[in-house]
Amino acid sequence: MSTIIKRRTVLAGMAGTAALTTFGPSFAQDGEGTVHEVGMYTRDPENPRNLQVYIPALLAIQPGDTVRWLPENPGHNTESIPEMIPEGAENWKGDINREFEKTFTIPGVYGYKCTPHYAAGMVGLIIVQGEGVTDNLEAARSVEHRGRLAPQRFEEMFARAEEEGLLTTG
Ligand SMILES: [Cu+2]
Repeated sequence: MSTIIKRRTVLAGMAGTAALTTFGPSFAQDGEGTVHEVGMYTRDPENPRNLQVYIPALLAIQPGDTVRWLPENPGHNTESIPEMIPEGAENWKGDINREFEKTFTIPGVYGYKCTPHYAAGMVGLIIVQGEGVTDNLEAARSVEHRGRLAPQRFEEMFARAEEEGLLTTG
């Protein structure tokens, strides 16, 4: 009984940050890494007050895994933030309204944005676990962002990544 209440409380407290779940649809590929799907939404279907969001916005994966961004609502894309990717990693930029996928091999944290909705706070964070996962953490976390929501959402995601122990070598 108390367990159920406690869990409800936790979920209620998280309602405002539902998009920050680290779990999303994922499936294994034969002989390759796992594919993780991230939806690009104008409005969070489970929390209509949550606008311009990636779901899940915070994702922890393994080297060799692929992230596939899906255009669930029109007008969005995914674009890496150059100061927020590890040394040696390549930037990416998907087209608006198009599915986009990228395989990650270098451990570290990767911050990205929706090109037209960056200032509106449409940002996401991918943690590729493994040796050197925290090498660019300080640099990525200290980047200054436009608008009010982007810095807030990034800070929430970095905090959750720490709390949930996602910044590990795997
Ligand atoms: Cu967008």
